[in-house]
Amino acid sequence: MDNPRCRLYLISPPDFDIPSFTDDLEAALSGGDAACLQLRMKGVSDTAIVQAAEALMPICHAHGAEFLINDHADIAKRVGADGVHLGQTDGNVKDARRLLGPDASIGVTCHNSKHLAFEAGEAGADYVAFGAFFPTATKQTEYSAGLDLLTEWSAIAEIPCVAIGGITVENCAPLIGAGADFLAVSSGVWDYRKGPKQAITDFNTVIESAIGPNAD
Ligand code: 3NM
Repeated sequence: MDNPRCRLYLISPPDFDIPSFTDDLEAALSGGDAACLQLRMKGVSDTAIVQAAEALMPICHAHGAEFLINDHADIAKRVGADGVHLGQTDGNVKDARRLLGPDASIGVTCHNSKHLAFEAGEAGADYVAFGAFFPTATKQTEYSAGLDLLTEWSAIAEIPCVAIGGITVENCAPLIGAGADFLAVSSGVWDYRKGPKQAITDFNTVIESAIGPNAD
């Protein structure tokens, strides 16, 4: 994923029905820049994930956003997704790389640990994800990460970092200032009081004012 500046990284809501989420995603992506959507569906069948992927991936691609699958490199391969996001227990980067090839975007959850992030980088990850930065109802989180981790990581590592967990239009500016390359957001977009389209617009406004206009 290109990141000439800090960019939004969308995560699907924990539960959705495909027709209404298709509309929300179309609206959201028409509101401004997003680097990708990660399809994150827990406790459902592979078939349900494939069905959702087949509906949502074309919308992402029509808007120039990558489409990533959470956890399942095999499903990413099967549907032709752009990559996979792996938790610490969801298989390893090297196997995913072998399966998906050199151009795939492969990211790894690293909680609040530079050590895990270096390991992911050495294994060939394209990005590392740190969190949770703020309280969230989307996932039960055991770890909390602070701004200093983003600052330290940006100073010492070349692999982009994704900040995750409870990020909203209102609280995201310090993360951008501290060096987050991507802001991964679920409820801050899908539950935004002015709707998903305005959420993307407003996130991009905050990003632009924090770092300056998009140069591309
Ligand atoms: N991972 P929201 S927090 C998927 O800390 C996920 O690793 C997290 O959703 C972590 O933007 C989280 O609604 C939930 O908080 C992200």
